[in-house]
Amino acid sequence: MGYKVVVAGATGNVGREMLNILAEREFPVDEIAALASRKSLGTEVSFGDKTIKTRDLDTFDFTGWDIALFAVGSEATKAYAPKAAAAGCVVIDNSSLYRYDPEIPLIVPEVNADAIHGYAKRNIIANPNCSTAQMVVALKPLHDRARIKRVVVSTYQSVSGAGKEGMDELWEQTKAVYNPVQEVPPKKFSKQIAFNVIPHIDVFLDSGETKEEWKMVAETKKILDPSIKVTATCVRVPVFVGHSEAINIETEEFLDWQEAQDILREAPGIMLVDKREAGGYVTPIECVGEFATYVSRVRQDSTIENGLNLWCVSDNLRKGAALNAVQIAELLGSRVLKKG
Ligand code: 2RA
Repeated sequence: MGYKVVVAGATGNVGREMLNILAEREFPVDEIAALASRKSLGTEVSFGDKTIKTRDLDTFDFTGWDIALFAVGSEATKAYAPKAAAAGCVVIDNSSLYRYDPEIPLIVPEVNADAIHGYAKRNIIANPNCSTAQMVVALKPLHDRARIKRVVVSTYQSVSGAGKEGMDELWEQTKAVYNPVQEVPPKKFSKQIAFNVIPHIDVFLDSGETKEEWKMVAETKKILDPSIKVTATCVRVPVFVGHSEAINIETEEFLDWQEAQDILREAPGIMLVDKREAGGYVTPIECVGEFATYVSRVRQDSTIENGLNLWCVSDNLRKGAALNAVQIAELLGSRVLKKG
């Protein structure tokens, strides 16, 4: 006995990965529905070795469906997620709409799986921002051992975080650099992204930080520990898929870098690749299509009493979005919506 599963936003980067990962992890699906907006209606998408035609999100009846993975952005989520939830279908939403709502659990299964029991209040569960998800997976085992006081993180975020348009812009601008007659002005990003980096993701807030940076602070506090001080600088880089992060942490208790390596090596969801030699670390190109959150460059920060530096890389479409959402569905199935 399996589940009737809906993927809303099935033609986008994340929606397609949700379908891929449901199949790859052999999630027990009795029936699958791939939903899209009117403009993408009828588009065929892959689900394992099958091809399924997308159906209309606007008119879809969620009654009798068990779980709906939403990857449609905040506006469409606002319009359709409550309808799905009211029909008894548990919504796992990848947009930022519900992440900061105290009534709605924000979950990274390796970090706060127990929060799953809070889903029933609104029948909605929020998926974190991609840059937050990989970071809290890396922080959790170190926090459990030595209690993290403060995090300073700089991110190097791929253009796929900005959707297919972001990837297309990088591709077209890169080609244009070698073909000067073809000018490709910035559209999705504020400045040229090809051969450049942009310290601006999402909108600017009055504080001077960007909303992406604010999200990392707010979500780390909600998922891991509200007492942790976090400051972030989020940067867009000319990489197609895979977010990287340089993370500096200060802990209550001293944690030797080699003990930190031992802890990370055993921690759920983490692959430690850390040799102090050329190539002894992970780069974004190597994380694409993988499930793991990779950690490298673990070393003491001797400028403070209890400091560590580390390098964290993960596929932003997978652990940063689709994989985490499917893992929440697996958690629902194992802890709450038991079947069969
Ligand atoms: C980005 N984290 O990378 C944001 C949304 N996916 O653009």
